[in-house]
Amino acid sequence: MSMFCFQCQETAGGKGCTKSGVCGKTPDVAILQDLLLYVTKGVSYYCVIARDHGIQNLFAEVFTVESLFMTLTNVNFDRAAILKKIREGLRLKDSLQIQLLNGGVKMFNLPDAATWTAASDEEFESKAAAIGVISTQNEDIRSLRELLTYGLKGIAAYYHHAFVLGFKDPEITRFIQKALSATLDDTLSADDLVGLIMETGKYGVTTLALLDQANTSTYGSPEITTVNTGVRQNPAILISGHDLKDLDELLKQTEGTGVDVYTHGEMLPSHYYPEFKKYSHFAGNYGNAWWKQAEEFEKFNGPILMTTNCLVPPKDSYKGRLFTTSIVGFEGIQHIPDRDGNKGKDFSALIEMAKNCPPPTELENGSIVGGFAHQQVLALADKVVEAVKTGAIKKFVVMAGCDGRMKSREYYTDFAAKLPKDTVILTAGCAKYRYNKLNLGDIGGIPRVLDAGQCNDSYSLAVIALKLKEVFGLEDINALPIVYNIAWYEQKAVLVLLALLHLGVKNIHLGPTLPGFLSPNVAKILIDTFGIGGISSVDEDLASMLS
Ligand code: SF4
Ligand code: SF3
Repeated sequence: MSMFCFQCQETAGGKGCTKSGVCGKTPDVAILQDLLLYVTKGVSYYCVIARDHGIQNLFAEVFTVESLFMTLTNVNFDRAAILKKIREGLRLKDSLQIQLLNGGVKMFNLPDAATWTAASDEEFESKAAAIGVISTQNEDIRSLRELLTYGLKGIAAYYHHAFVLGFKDPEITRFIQKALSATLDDTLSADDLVGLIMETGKYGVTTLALLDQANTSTYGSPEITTVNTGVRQNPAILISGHDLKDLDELLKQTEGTGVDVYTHGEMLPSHYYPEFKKYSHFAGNYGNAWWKQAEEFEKFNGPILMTTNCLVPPKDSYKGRLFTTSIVGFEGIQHIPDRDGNKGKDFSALIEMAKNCPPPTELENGSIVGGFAHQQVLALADKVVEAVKTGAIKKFVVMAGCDGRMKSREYYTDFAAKLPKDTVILTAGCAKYRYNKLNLGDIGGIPRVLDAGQCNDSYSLAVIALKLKEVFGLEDINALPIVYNIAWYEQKAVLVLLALLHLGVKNIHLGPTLPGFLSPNVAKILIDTFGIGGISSVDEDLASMLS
């Protein structure tokens, strides 16, 4: 069985995973994810026609968002869950077709993704092998279609977070389905696809803004917070991923049980929200970024809940203590079912397990400071503007994005450590773990690492940049003393990049390697139009970026 996937930064040889995923995705799961995407494109195709005739199908919209999110890197490795979703998609296609025919809508020249169906699961694999990424022959069209699809996966992931908090925008799902179904259209030119990719950036900003509104109106605006990285002597549950509602319900259900709750990886910034600070058993952050989970989950000793990416195939030593929920899945791992109406999720299995587990083994004993989302930074605006005017701050360096396993990412630790003392790092996402424990000091009380939060909060960095542009009366966002040295790994980061391009940001450095899914011609478009560049050595980059 052969697979082909090149959607993340760690793709084999920088070109594509063909035998199995560096992430641990097996070939059978990889090709079924391709098929799920294909079925989702078919569903989207019908939804576009349906909308043109005033018909809206909310189930199909939720299905589209969930399916895209399931195929994001490090989210779902569970063959059974993906098969179930494919079957759901096939049923949706049938019902949409009937709905349209009953409405008198005539449809001609339907693409195979819309009409294909299967009588049994056995037919899935042969179909899956024929419709993957490589089935688009022209390498530039393939590259553009995939760049578009990965941007849409990013939108879907962020929209999902907002959606679970009750924040919806039908325009976002309309665009996702329109753009997805455009990837089936062989008449579209490279320019048409570039246009859709740019529009993806625009919807990326809309989605990130909606998520910011969802998070801050539900849990308050992040505040400057010192988060403990040591451990207490109580049994505990570790929660990772990005889903704040899961954390909310877990904190409520663990209150008064004697079980503490710690965050891991991208859940660290939840400590910055006022709503979660009221829980005395919300004990701190344990460990580092996602890729260190195998050794850190082992030492945690208690149950672990993965709410979203990034999941690493678990070791036997903690498999029995690992739980997934929502769109996350792994074969043989216990899964907490979704909410039933207004009833919250039931985390009692984790709580009961925790009571019989020893407390976490201490990894370190210090603290991390964060909570510099846009409201907090704008509250300090006078101080920041003054520091720029007096020259105390010479440059802001956006070092947001993802962390990953590759040794070459040590570059980011060295780069942060070698930055001159009159520079301030703006960050969001798990990239920060490469330097957030370095103790880089402050400039007149402004910390030199300003952590806005999760990758979800990259929006804050854009708001801060736009505010500074306004305060300094500049015409162009690129005239600000801000440089961008962004680390990427998965498709949420692809979307953040497209969102920044939409806002007019130029000369972004992207590392540790440029995406393998960019064909030489598509890479050239990005370099020529937006000045996107890679990274070289720390010293060379420091010299060029700070000049
Ligand atoms: Fe390879 Fe990344 Fe795809 Fe996993 S997600 S199979 S590591 S390219
Ligand atoms: Fe990290 Fe997966 Fe990208 Fe949310 S958790 S930023 S890699």
